[in-house]
Amino acid sequence: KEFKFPKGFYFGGATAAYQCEGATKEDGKGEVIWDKYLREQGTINPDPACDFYHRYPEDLELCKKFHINAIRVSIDWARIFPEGEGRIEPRGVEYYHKLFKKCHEEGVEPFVTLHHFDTPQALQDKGGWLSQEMLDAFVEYAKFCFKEYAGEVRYWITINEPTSMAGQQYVGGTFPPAYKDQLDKCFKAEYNQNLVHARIVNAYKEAGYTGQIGIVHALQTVYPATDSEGDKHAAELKDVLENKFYLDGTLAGKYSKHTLALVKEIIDANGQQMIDIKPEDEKVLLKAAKQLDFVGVNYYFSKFMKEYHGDTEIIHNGTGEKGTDVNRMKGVGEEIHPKDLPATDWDWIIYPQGMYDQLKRVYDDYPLVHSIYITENGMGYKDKFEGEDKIIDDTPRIDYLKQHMEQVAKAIEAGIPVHGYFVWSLQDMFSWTNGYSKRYGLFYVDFKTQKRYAKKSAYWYKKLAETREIP
Ligand code: BGP
Repeated sequence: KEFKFPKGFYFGGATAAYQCEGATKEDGKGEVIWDKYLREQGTINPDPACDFYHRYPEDLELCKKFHINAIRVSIDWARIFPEGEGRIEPRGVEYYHKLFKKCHEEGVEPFVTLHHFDTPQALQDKGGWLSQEMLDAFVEYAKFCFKEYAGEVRYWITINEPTSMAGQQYVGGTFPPAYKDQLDKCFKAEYNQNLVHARIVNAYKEAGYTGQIGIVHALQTVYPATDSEGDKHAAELKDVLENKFYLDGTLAGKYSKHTLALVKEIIDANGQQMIDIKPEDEKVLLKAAKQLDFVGVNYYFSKFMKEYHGDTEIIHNGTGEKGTDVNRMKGVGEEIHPKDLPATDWDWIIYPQGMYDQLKRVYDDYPLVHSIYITENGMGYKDKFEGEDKIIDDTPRIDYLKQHMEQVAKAIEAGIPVHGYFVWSLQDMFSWTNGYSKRYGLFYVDFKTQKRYAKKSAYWYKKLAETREIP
């Protein structure tokens, strides 16, 4: 018998404010870390992205037409608090009211993220995730949003992919402020993100709101390249760095002894200072983990690890030139690419089974978890526009989505409570470290005219959402 997704399952599309809104200087918006960083780099421009700031009505109408019944959007903190704290910009506040209103008019449920990589520059200047002032300001901004948009937003997400941020800000150097090899700062930032997330969850629950609140993690499934003890240990270290420190902190509300021993091993190997774990902070974490309504899983790829003891060397493939990615980390291990597995042009290994394995792990290892959404999954591809009258053929993306949807179906059949799925991305938009050539959308955007065109994958997704069966 054909598998059918449950009634009420969300078939969504995902976006993020800074990647789609454009209008980075409009209506009194304050500066965020990316504005300064990209200006200094001078290579890629976040304006006008796909001009969602002005074209959201059109995009939401497209959602309705294609049976997409949910959308992930994020609030750009600096539209509301241009300096991150203090003064409020009413035009920013009003914009999100209009956006949520339109979502509901079109029958598209908004899942709203408070922080999607776009820290206000004023708070970064005070130390970003490493500063208490930033953390306190984040709680205040969150409380403001809960109150202001109560009744309009039923699903809140505190932070999108803290792991991508901490890792790329302090180790890989591809996210502003672009530090390298600072494992101690990376873990300190992670520690602070887990803690501030917990404070926000607790504040939401204390105020008695009736909606749901969760967090979104980028989870990459990590496997040893061979059965050797060295490779197995490298996989364990990588898993702690990328996944487990966050999962323990947010889903168990406690860091296991084993997790902390691995964290210390990584930091020690880099000759840096182990972070402080405070018992009073763990009380806050546990309280939040018990009240967390859902966890969002972003899954794109898996990693295969080999033992490595040399110095760190990280080369980021931001061009789409296949085979240029290098990742060897001191105290962790080396990523390898098994020959039999396909990858995207940006060297992301395509391994759908990793989606199922990760969902099972989250559900089995973290018993407080009772609801999961796939909050991002999709394929970066160099889509080609071949004329107004031709449908853009993105068959490789359809294959990717289909294979991953099959794993979601398998997870649901195994009793794992997955309640929705969001394609990254709804429409083509700006990619943080890749610019505009790495397209993910169901809808093609001609960035010059800002016209939208449904790709073949959009029609495929429509059929899936309509029938609740995988076409
Ligand atoms: C996730 C982010 C998104 C998005 C996506 C694709 O990490 O939450 O914001 O960008 O990945 O990544 P990229 O644009 O680097 O290919």
